[in-house]
Parts: sequence; C-alpha cells; structure tokens
Amino acid sequence: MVRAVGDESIRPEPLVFLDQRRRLGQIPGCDGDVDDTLLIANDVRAEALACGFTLVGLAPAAPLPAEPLREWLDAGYAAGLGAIRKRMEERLDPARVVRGARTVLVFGVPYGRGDDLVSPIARYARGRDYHYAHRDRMKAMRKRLLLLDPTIHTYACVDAGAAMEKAWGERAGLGFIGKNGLLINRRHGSYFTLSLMILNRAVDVYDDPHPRLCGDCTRCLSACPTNAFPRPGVLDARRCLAYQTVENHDPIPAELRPQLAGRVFGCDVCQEACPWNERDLPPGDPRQDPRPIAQLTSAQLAALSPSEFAELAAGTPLIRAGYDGIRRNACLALGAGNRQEALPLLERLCEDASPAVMEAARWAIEQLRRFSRP
Ligand code: B12
Ligand code: SF4
Ligand code: SF4
Repeated sequence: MVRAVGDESIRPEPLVFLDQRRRLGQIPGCDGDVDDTLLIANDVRAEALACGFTLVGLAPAAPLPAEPLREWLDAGYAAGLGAIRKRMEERLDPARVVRGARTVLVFGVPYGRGDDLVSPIARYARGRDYHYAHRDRMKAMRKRLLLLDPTIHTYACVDAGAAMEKAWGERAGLGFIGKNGLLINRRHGSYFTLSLMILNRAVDVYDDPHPRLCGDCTRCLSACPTNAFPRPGVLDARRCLAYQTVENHDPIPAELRPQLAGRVFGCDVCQEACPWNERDLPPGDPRQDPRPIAQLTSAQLAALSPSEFAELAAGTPLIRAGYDGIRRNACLALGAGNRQEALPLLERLCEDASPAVMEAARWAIEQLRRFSRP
C-alpha cells in the first residue's frame, strides 16, 4: 500500500473511477439546460474502456481559472514554448474550442516503468510514441460517440492541442496534480499520459474533482537536480532537463549541463522520488514497451549513424529531438558523466557536420580533462 507522506486519508484500495457524483444542475458553470440531449455517463465510460483507455473521467466544461497559466507565462517559465501563449483563451475555455461545450472527457494510458532497464531515455519515450496510443483510441471513441448520438460535436487532442490536460484530469477525478506538477492516480502513480475530448453534450452525472494528496511530502522538490520548482506544483521549464533535452534546439545552458549525466532524452527524477510510484504499478500499454533504442547507452546513442537512428527511433518520441539533438544530448551526458572511455568518439564528433554536436563534443572533452586533472 502506498501512502503520501503526511496524509492520513488515503484509502488502501485504489480508485480508478470515483463513484461520488454530482447532479448536472448542481455543477458550477453548467446551466442545467436539460433541453440538450443528455448522454449517460456510464455508457460513455463503458465505450471509452472498450476503446482501450485505462483511465476515464468526465468533467463539466466550465472554464478553468486563468491565474495559474497567466502567472506561469508572465514569469517566463514557459521558456521557448511560445505556442502555449498563442492559444491561451482556448486552453482555458472549452467553449472557445467547441461551440456549446458541455463535457470534457479525460483519458489516461499508463506506460510501463521498465524497472530493470537503466536507460538515458525517460520512461515515457522508450517505446512507441504515446500520441499514437491516444490518437488511435480516440478515433475509435469518436465513432462510438456518433453511434450514441449522431449529431454530437467533438474536439479531441493529445498533448499539443488547446487544453491543459492535467487540470482537466484533476477535475475529472483521474488523479491530483502533485508538487512535481504531474497528475498522479492512486493506482497507477504518475506514469501515464493524457488526452481529452470536448463534447457539446452534457452527461447525467460527473466525476468529482480529485483532492490533492501530497500532504507534507516534498521528496520531488528536493530530488530535482536543477531546482526547477520555484514553488510546489509550479515548474520553471527553463531549468527542467525534460525541456532542455527535448524541446530546446539552442545550446543547453552551461550551468545545467553537469546534471545531464545519464540523461539523453527527458527526465524522470521527480517521478522516481514520488511515493505514489513506489509500489508495484499495474502494467502499462504493451505498445509502449521499451524498444531496442532504449537499451543503448549514451555512447551508443552518440555514435549512431543517420540510417541507424532513422530505423531505431522511428515511431518513438525521440524523433522530436532529431538525430542531431539526440547526439548533442548524448555528448553532453558523456561529458557530465565523466565517461573517459568515450574520448575517441567525442574527438571524432568534434568534426561532425552538425554545429550543435560539434559544440557539445568539445564541451564534453573539456569536462573529461577537468575530471582527470589531479
Ligand atoms: C508544456 C509541457 C511540458 C513542459 C512544462 C511542464 C509543466 N509542468 O508545465 C516541459 C517540457 C518541461 C514538460 C516536461 C514533462 N512533461 Co510535459 N507537458 C506539457 C504540456 C504540453 C502543457 C503543460 C502546461 O500547460 N503547462 C503550463 C502550466 C501553467 O500548466 P500546469 O502545470 O498544468 O499548471 C498547473 C499547476 O501549476 C497547478 N498548480 C498551480 N499552483 C499549484 C500549487 C500546488 C501545491 C500544486 C500541487 C499544483 C499547482 O495548477 C496549474 C493549473 O492546472 C502537457 C500537455 C497538455 N496539453 O497539457 C504535457 C504533459 C504535462 N507532460 C507530460 C509528461 C509525461 C512530461 C514529463 C514527465 C516527460 C519526461 N519524463 O521527461 C516531464 C515532467 C516535468 C514535470 N515535472 O512537469 C504529461 C504528464 C502526464 C501526467 N501524468 O501528468 C502531459 C500531460 C502530456 C500528456 N499528454 O500526457 N512538459
Ligand atoms: S523532469 Fe527532472 S529536471 Fe524537470 S522538474 Fe522533474 S526532476 Fe527536475
Ligand atoms: S514526491 Fe512530490 S508529487 Fe509525490 S507525493 Fe511527494 S510531494 Fe507529492
């Protein structure tokens, strides 16, 4: 059994779906307009499970409070993620995306922890890209919803769409936003990804928002190697290694580089520290099980040829960083990790056609020299 430190209210058995529900007319932000066709929440849930989603929750489509997002953007914590500011109004209000929006359906698909595998690639990225896992299921779900109600309008998105998926996940009872900024489910911990669908139909009953259960625990905050949390639950992406290794195509700041030992793509430290991830978690989506590229060391990743990378990374999230991005990160990881045996490889990469790889290899060699000085 897992307990969040300092919280005495946790039940021994996990809940995937909350069964405390509220009647439509009592839900803030919904006007109780029962002229709409009402869908039966349990029918919708059953369809989502039949499509292969593990976690499903339903929230009324009332707008989200704007302050957390505004403050986050104004503080500069979004780093180079400019798209978030561009679609801000839509991100906060489902009715700006679907006219007459009534319901937000939130879906979760767990991925395996791959405990026995030591990999410089974060767990979510070791197998098939989770966007496909959600997209395929959502396509099937849309078809099923149309059978329930042929006039329904939907908007579906995973990750890059106009929606704050964790906030909706919390509202729909899937889990709570932890101090590590991630949505945590009582049964599955935080190793699952999210997607959502906005409907212009109300349902008969909604799930309750999930209470926050971190209690006094602060493990994730102190575990973060770069102090990326200015406040609990609020992440400064500029300092986050997940941002730096996946999204940042400019040089990674010098002060963060020493923390890249053993990390080439993404970072799981603030999840590994979390007690909700400590127990035996149920297995994840088998399509996302680690592929051969996840078995490679930083040195092997740095040494890949373009064709090897194309073959091994196809269909995985690693494509996002690209061939040069992965090799750049791998060089930095080798330098930060004092991998002296990688010196010949790094010397070769100092002549690479990619300026980013060249610069990273030079930095890594400097580190090796620094480490080997008496
Ligand atoms: C931008 C982004 C990033 C950025 C910024 C992360 C961030 N925390 O905002 C970067 C590139 C750093 C990133 C990293 C990762 N990401 Co990301 N990311 C996103 C994305 C696209 C948008 C998030 C967003 O809107 N951020 C803006 C801020 C304002 O939003 P927010 O964090 O939701 O804000 C809430 C909290 O601040 C909270 N809050 C405010 N005050 C307080 C106070 C307390 C005490 C608490 C508890 C909370 C709290 O309320 C706010 C409003 O809800 C989402 C997908 C999506 N469309 O939602 C995926 C998403 C959040 N990422 C995901 C994943 C898996 C990751 C990584 C784990 C990947 C990895 N292993 O490397 C890391 C984890 C880093 C971390 N600890 O958050 C998953 C998370 C799944 C889950 N179980 O939560 C998502 C949902 C993608 C998906 N479709 O599954 N990510
Ligand atoms: S993903 Fe890594 S760097 Fe980013 S906040 Fe979590 S522990 Fe810190
Ligand atoms: S490690 Fe962080 S997210 Fe997990 S319970 Fe503790 S404070 Fe909450």
